[in-house]
Amino acid sequence: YCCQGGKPSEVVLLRSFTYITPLLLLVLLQVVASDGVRAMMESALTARDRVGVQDFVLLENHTSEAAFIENLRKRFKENLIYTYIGSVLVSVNPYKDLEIYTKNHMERYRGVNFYEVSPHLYAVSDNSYRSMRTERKDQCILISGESGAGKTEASKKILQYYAVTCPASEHVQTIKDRLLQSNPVLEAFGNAKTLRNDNSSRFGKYMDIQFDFKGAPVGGHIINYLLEKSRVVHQNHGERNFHIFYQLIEGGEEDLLRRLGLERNPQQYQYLVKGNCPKVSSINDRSDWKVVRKALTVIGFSEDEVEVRTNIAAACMTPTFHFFVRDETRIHVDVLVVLFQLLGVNGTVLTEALTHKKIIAKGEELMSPLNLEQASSARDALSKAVYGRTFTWLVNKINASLAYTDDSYKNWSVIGLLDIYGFEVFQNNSFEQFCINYCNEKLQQLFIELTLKSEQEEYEAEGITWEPVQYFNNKIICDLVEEKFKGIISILDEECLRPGDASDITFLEKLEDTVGGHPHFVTHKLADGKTRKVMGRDEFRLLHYAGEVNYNVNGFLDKNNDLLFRNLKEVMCMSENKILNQCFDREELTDKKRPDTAATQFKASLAKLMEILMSKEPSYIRCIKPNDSKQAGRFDEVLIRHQVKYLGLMENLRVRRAGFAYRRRYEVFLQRYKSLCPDTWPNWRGKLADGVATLVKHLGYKPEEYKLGRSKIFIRFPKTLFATEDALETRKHSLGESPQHVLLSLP
Ligand code: AOV
Ligand code: MG
Repeated sequence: YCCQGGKPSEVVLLRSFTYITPLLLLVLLQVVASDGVRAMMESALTARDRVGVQDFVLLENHTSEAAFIENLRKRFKENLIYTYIGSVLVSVNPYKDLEIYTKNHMERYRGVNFYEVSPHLYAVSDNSYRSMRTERKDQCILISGESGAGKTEASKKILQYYAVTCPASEHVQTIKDRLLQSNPVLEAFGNAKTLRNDNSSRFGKYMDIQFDFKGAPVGGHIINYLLEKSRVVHQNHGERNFHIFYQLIEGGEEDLLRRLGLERNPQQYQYLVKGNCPKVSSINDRSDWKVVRKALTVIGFSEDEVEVRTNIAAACMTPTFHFFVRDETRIHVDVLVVLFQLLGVNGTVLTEALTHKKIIAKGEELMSPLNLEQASSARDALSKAVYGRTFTWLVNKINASLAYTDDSYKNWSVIGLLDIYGFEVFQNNSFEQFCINYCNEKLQQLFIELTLKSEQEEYEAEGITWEPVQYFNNKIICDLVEEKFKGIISILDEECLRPGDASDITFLEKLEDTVGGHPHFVTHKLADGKTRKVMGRDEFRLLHYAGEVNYNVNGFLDKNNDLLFRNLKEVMCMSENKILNQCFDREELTDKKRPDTAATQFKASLAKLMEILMSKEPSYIRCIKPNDSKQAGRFDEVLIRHQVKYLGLMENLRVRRAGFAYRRRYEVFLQRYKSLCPDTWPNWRGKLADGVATLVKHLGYKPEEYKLGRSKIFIRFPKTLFATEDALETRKHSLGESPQHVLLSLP
C-alpha cells in the first residue's frame, strides 16, 4: 500500500488494523471458543453421566447377565460407580478418591427427586430423609457386600451427608460432630488390616441417627456386634492387630509412651507381629493417632478417661505378659511392674492367677498349677476379655455422649445405618468367619424377604396380579446354622456344655451325625463311607449363598465358651482402674448361671437386629468389589460376575421388570403429562383415576401395557413411558421450553 503511494496517516491506520484485527479476532475467538468449549464440556458431562444406563431396569436386554456386567463395566471405566436397580443402589468400589463427595455434590442432591439426578449414595440418603420427614416413618439404610466392597466408606459418606445438609443449632452441631467423630475412634479400636481389606471392620455396627421434628439430628445410638477379639492375641500372616496399638506406638507422645512403658518398635510386642506385617503402606498410624486423640476429646472423654483407656490398650499388648519355663515343672511369668499399674491390680495376685486355676473341691478352694499351654491360654483369655469388654465400654461411652437429653421430647424419627463385616473367605477360616458369614446370610435373607415382600405387598395393596420370580432363598442355610436343637450353633453349644471328653473333633463328629445329609454341608466323609481327599479331617464346608467356605474346627469350643478363669475374674473385679472396674462386675462372681455362649449371644443379637430392621422402611446399597488386589481401575469380570450372582442382582432386576417397570401416583402422573391431552389440560376436575384413564387412552396405551391400581398407574414396559416422555419433549420444544432430561424409573 505504501509502495503504491498511500498517505502516512492511512499507513498508520492500516497498521493499527493489522495489529488490532488479529487481537479482536483473538478475543472474539476466545469468546466463541469458551462458549463452545463450555457447551461441549456440558454436553460431554451429561453424555458421560449417561454412559450405559443409570438404571438397569432400562437395559434393552434385561435378562442378560453379560449386558448387566457390560453396563457396570462401561460406567466403572468412566468413574460412574453408582447404578440403580429401581430404588436399590449398586456401588462398585473405585479404590481411588473421586470428586463426587463435595459440598456442591451434596447440595445437588438435597431435596431433589431420585430420578432427576444421576445415581448416588446421596440420592438414597436424601430419599430416606425425605420419606422419614414426610411419611413420619423410621428408615434404615442397609449396606451389604463382601469384605472390602466399600460398606464402611459408604456409611461414613451417608453420615457426612446428613451432617452437612441437615439443619443445625448449636446443640445439633455438637451432636453432628460427635456422630462424625465416633467413626475414627471405633475404627481405631474395632478395625484392622486383613488380607482382604486394609481397614476391615472386625465388629458389626448398627447406628441410629435420631432426628427432631425440624429434621435436625439431635442424637444417636450405636449397637455393636461381636468383636473379633481373638485378633488381640493372634493374627494370620499378612494381617495386623487392631489399628489402635500401632497408632499408639507410632504416634503417641513421648511422655505418654514413657508413662505407659511402651517402646516405639512394634517388633517388641509379640501380639503385634504375629502376622509379620506391622506397617501398611496405605495407613499412616502416626497421623491417625492424632485424629483419634482429637476425636476422643470431641466425643467428650476427659483427659483422665483418655489416659485410663490408653493404659488398657497398652496393657493388652505389653510384652511383659510372657511366660517361660524356668525349670521342668514350674512356670513363671515375666511381668513388669508397669503392667500392674496399667491394669490397676496387685502384682502378686495377678501373677498367681495367671499361673494357677482355682478349683473348689469338697467345699475347699484349691489352687491348681497350670502347665505352659494352659497358662498361655489363660493369659490370652484375659487379654481378649479386657479388650472386648473395654470395647463395649467405649461404645457405651460414645452412646452416652450422643444421647438426646431433652426428656420433654422423645418423639424423634430415626434413620438406621447398618455397616457389618462383609462375607469373607481365607485360607484358614475359624469360628470368627463362621459368625461373620452367618451374619451375612441373615442380611441376605432380609434383603430377599423385604425386596420381594415389599414388591408383592405393593401389588396386593394396589389390587394388581403378578407372576412371582424364582430366586434362591438362602433360608435353608440360615436354618442349618441357627435352627433350635438341630442347627450348627445348637450342636456346638451342646458340646460346650457336655462334661467329659467333648472336643472340637467330637463337635465335628456330632455335626456329621446330625446335619451330614444337608445339601449345604460337606465334610471329608462321603455318603458311601469313603473319604473326600481334598478336605481335612478337622474341617467342615458350608455352601454359603456367597460361596463355599471350609471351616477348621480347631478352637471352636474354646471360642464359643469364651470363659475366663474365675480367679482371673476375681483379680479384675478388684482393679483400681476406673474403666476395668466398670467392665468386671463383682456380681458375675456370685452369679451361678452359666452365661450364654458366644454364638448363642450372637444369634440372639442378630435376631433382635432383624426385628429392628423389619420395623423400618429399608433402602439398600449393594456394594461390589472390583478386584482382589485393591487396585483402582481394575474390573475383574469373573469376580464381579460372581458377586452379581450371589447378591441376587439379576433376580432383583427381574422382579422389578417382571411386574411393572414403572409406577407413579395418579396425581404425579397426571401433573406431568396432562398437557398431552386436551381433556386433561389445563386441569382435570374429576377423580384422579378417571383423569389418568382419559389421558392414557388419548395417548394410545394398549391394555397390556399398563394397569390402574388403587392410587397408582403401573406401566409394564419402559418404552411406553419413553414414548410419552418424547411426546412431552416435542411439545416443550414446539412451545420453546428447554428440554429437561428425566430418568424415569422410580416410583
Ligand atoms: P468394607 O467395609 O466393605 O469391608 P471399606 O468400606 O472399608 O470396605 O472399603 C475398603 C477400601 O476401599 C477403603 O479403605 C477405601 O480405600 C476403598 N473405598 C471404598 N469405597 C470407596 C469410595 N467410595 N471411594 C474411594 N475409595 C473407596 V469389611 O469392613 O472388610 O467387610 O469387614
Ligand atoms: Mg467395613
